[in-house]
Amino acid sequence: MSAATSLELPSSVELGMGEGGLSVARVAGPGGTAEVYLRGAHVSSWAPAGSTPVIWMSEQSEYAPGIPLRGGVPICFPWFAGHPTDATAPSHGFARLADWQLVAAREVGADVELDLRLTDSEATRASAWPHRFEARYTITVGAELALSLTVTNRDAEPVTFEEALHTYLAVADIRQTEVGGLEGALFTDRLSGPQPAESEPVRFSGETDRIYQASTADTTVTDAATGRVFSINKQGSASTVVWNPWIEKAAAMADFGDDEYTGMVCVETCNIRDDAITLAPGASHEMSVRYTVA
Ligand code: TA6
Repeated sequence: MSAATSLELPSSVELGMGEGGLSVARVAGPGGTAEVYLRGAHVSSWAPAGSTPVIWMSEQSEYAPGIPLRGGVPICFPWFAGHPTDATAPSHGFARLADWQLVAAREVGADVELDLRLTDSEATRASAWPHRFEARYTITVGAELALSLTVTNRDAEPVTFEEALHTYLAVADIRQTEVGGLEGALFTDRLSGPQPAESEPVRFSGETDRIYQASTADTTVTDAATGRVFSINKQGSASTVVWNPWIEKAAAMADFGDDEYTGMVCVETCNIRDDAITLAPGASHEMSVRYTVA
């Protein structure tokens, strides 16, 4: 039995069993609906009231132990992508594979807020990042979606970590989608290395995997095929990643439909690589992001 089942929940939140028998919190508030798997504190859907889903999930996502969900908002922590020295360590860290605890749920006006928590465990202390820590994650569901991740160093030594809210957004056609707000920012293309800044929004005509460092900019995603514009406003984040796998990489992923690449784009709120966070013992850092749809 999950500790969450002893928790007092507002009528807008129900805990149940989702795909693969995984525990899921279903939120149905006046401002919007969402689902959050406790495995990974993984937002797997969000739709403002009267709107179509904003968060994208693959139809091929696995819901099995040790396999991250494909889509939604994976929490990448305490490292991003492959671990730098341990090839056996899971891509994007252990947080998205861990069972988070739902510690509180409340209604605030038309919004519903969930608080989830992850702390070090025997498993994490045996991992490639063996430090003592607490991570607290607040998800606010309504006409907007707000996510806030606060990491506290509970070690006696300084700790350094990477973090990302690796958000998959639903678009009608990636070939008519553009990401604004990163014009003039230097970036590293994971396929072709450092690139000069561009004066145009990011447009997509192939696999795109860009890391923008020292970039605190807010961004927009314009889905020209539907006219929807997502605004992404972040705090406490110095890196942004923009990703679409395109044809070959999509086909190479078992949990990603071959043709699904046209319906999604990742714009990720991060602190990675040179922007990794170092915390003194007892110190905390908050990274947050808010999504609105126009
Ligand atoms: O954020 C982009 C990225 O690092 C890509 O390189 C791709 O690997 C993607 O993350 C998905 O990673 P995952 O481990 O979830 O398959």
